Amino acid sequence: MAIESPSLAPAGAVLRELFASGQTLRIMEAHCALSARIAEDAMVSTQTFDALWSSSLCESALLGAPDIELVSIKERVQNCITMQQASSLPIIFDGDTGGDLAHIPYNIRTLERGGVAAVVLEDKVGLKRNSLLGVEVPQFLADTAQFAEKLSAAKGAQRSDSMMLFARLEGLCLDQPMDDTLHRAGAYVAAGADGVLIHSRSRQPTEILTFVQAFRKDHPHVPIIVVPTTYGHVPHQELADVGVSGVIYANHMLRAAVKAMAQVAEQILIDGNTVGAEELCIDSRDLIAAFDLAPVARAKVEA
Ligand code: SPV
Ligand code: MG
Repeated sequence: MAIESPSLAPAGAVLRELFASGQTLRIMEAHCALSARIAEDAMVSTQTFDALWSSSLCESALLGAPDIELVSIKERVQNCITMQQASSLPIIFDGDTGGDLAHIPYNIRTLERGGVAAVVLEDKVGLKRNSLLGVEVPQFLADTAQFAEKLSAAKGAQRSDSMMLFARLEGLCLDQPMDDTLHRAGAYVAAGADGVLIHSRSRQPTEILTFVQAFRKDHPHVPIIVVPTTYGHVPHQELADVGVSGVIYANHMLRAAVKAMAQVAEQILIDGNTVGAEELCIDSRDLIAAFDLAPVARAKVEA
């Protein structure tokens, strides 16, 4: 099989173009080369995924760590580089808080060198806990001006204009008022964010739809990303109609893998052989074929 020669479009430029198309992007979590390839290959009619999400929750879990920024950005970028060997989809990187203000320039340049298309930084301070834990654990919002300063520092540290920066708003997850969240969103965009990610842990989309409608009035073209893990029943088209630019399926590939692995391990113990387990597995030959003799064929963006 011939190896395609990779073109040199920077991943950030590819992603910007996708957002500019006006489509509501479908963004799938991937945590390794194989999962990135599976996400890219998924197709129903002509519908495919547009980008990948490098999730801090999933990458922490993979390494047996809690989701508290324990796994370094340097370590996670290595994983992104590996994913780019298997998939041409642009990667949106969950950068958590981005670290201290003083760490920002180093972290941003590491992400740029790793070929990441976009980084998302969230407006929390202190020990970062997963957003879905909300107010069940101590979590603290950053001061608006201080987080805006972090975003400006991040934009200022970029070597090129291509990588996108998203400001992630955590206020709704921490039961803060909608007005404050909207005010923050405006301040973060003014500070240089290329887009916003509005998160929610509500089981209903009401607060997300309210935010998107209100933010869209003043910012008709700024990309808005949502993460409907808890309100996953809402149809893609409903989110698109209100003005959402991208939908992240934040952890489903890893959660599916964990369930399947647990099932197959248990089946082997039940049966005392692998006959039942085989039914739960792909054929060994399909695994061999997945990457056989086509190591970098997919790369279409600069790595
Ligand atoms: C992640 O996938 O790591 C996220 C999304 O940050 S959430 O887990 O919903 O906070
Ligand atoms: Mg995360």
